[in-house]
Amino acid sequence: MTSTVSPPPYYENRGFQTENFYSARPQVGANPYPQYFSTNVPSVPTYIPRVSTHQSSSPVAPSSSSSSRMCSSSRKKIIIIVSAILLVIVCAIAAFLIWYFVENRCLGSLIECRSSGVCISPSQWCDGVTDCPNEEDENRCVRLYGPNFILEVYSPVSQTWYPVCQDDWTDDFGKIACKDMGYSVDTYYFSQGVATEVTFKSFMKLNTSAGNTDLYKRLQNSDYCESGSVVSLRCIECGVPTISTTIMSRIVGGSMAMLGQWPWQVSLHVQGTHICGGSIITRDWLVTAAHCVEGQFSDPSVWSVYAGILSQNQMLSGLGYRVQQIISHPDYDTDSKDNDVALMKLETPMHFTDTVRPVCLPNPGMMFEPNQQCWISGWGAEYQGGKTASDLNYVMVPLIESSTCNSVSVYDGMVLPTMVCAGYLEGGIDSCQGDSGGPLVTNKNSVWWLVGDTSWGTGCATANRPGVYGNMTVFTDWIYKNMQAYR
Ligand code: 4AZ
Repeated sequence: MTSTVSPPPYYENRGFQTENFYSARPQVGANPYPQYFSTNVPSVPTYIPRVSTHQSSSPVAPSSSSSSRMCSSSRKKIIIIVSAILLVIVCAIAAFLIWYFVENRCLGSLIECRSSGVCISPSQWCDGVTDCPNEEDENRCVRLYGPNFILEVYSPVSQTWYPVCQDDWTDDFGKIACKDMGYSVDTYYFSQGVATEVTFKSFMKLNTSAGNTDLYKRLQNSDYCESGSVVSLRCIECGVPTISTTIMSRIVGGSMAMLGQWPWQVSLHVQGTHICGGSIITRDWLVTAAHCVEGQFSDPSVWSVYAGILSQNQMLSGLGYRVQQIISHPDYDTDSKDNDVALMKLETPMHFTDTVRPVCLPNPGMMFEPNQQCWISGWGAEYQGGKTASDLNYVMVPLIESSTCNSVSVYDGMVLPTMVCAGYLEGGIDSCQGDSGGPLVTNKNSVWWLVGDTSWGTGCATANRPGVYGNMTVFTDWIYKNMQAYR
C-alpha cells in the first residue's frame, strides 16, 4: 500500500529536557545509536569527566546533557532487550502451534489415523469397518472381556476378538493396551495370567522374533499358548470400597451410608445446590445421566463435584472439583430417556483416597442375573416430593427382568434396551428425585460394577413403578471411545 501523506516532522523524544539541551538533528546516514565500544576510527570524546583529586566537597554530578544521553541509551537498551524477549516468546508460540498441528491434526472429538493423518469420529474406531487408509482404526482394537477382565484383541482379518496368550507378556504391554483403551498410565494396576477357558481355541500371541515393533504388529493369531494362561488386565484399581456393605436395609426406604462404603459416589452441585449424583470411573471422568446436563446445565462451568463427603452440609461451595467438559450421549432422547448417560471430564484429576475411588465399568460379555442384588446410593428425596437428603443413603434393589418391567401392568413397553429396571413391584423402596445420574452397582467376583445410572420412574417407591436405570453395559464402548478421543 502506498501513502500520499507527507512524512511527519522529525522529533527526537528525549523526555523532558531543559531548553538548551536540544542538539542538532543528526545528519542522514549518521549512526543514531550510542557507541558503546571503540571502532577502528579514532574518536574524540565530546565529554571527558574530570574528577578533582583535591576536592573536599561531594563529587560534582555529571552535566544534564551527559545524564540524558546515558538515560536515552539505557532506554534503547531496554527496548532491545524487551524486543528480544518478545521475539523469543513469539517464536516459542509459533513452534508450539506448529507442533500442535503436526502432532494433533484432528481437532475436537476426532481421532487421528496415525500414518495418514486422516481424522475419523470415535464411533468409527473399532466398529468392524475400515475407515483409516492403513486399517489402524480396526487393527489396534483392545477390550477387556467378562468379569475376569480378559484382554482381547480384534483381528480385522477374521473379524473376531481373541484373548491374548500370557507367554512373554509384560506390564509394559499392559500399559500400552490400557492407554489404547483411554486410560492414563498413572492408574495402571496389574496384568496376570489366568487359566484359559475351554472355549478359548485360538489366541493372539506375542511374536518374540518380531523385534522391537508395535505391540499390535507383534501379536499374531495362534492356536497354541504354551503357558495355558491368558492375560487378565486391570487398567485401574476399581470397585473396591474400604468399608464392606452389610446387607441392611432412606433414598426411599434406605439406610445412611458410611464413609468409604460407596467411594465412587459424587454429588453434582450447581450454585451450591445438589442437583444429581454421579459415579467416578477414572481420575478424570465421571458418569452421570444425560437428563442431568440438559439445556443450561450442559455448561461445564456451572458444576461443582464433591467426592468423599457424606453430608451435604459439608459440601461448601468453592471446594469441589470443576468440570472441564460434558459429553451427552449423542442418541439421548429427552422424551423416552433412551441413552440417558453423560460423561463429565474434570478440570483437575481427582485425588484418590480411602473414601474417593472409582467403580468398575462393566466389561462386554458380563451377564447380570434377573433378581441379582444391586445397590443404589444418593442424596435424593426420601419420599416422593421430598427435598434433597442431607446425608448419603443407600438401599439394595434387585434387578427386574426387562420382560416383566415392560409388561402392561408395569411400564408397558417403555423400557428400552438401553435401560434396566431394579426395585420392588410391591413398592416401598426406590430411588427418587435427586438420585438421578447416581450409581446402581453390584458385587461380582469381589469387585463392584456400575450396572446402571439412575434415570427415571413414575413417582418414587410406588407399586408396579420400579426405578429405571441406564444400562451401563450398553454404554461401556461409547464411554471408552470418548475417553480415548478426549484424552
Ligand atoms: C428423578 O427425578 C427420579 N423412582 C429418579 C428416580 C426415580 C424417579 C425420579 C425412580 O431424579
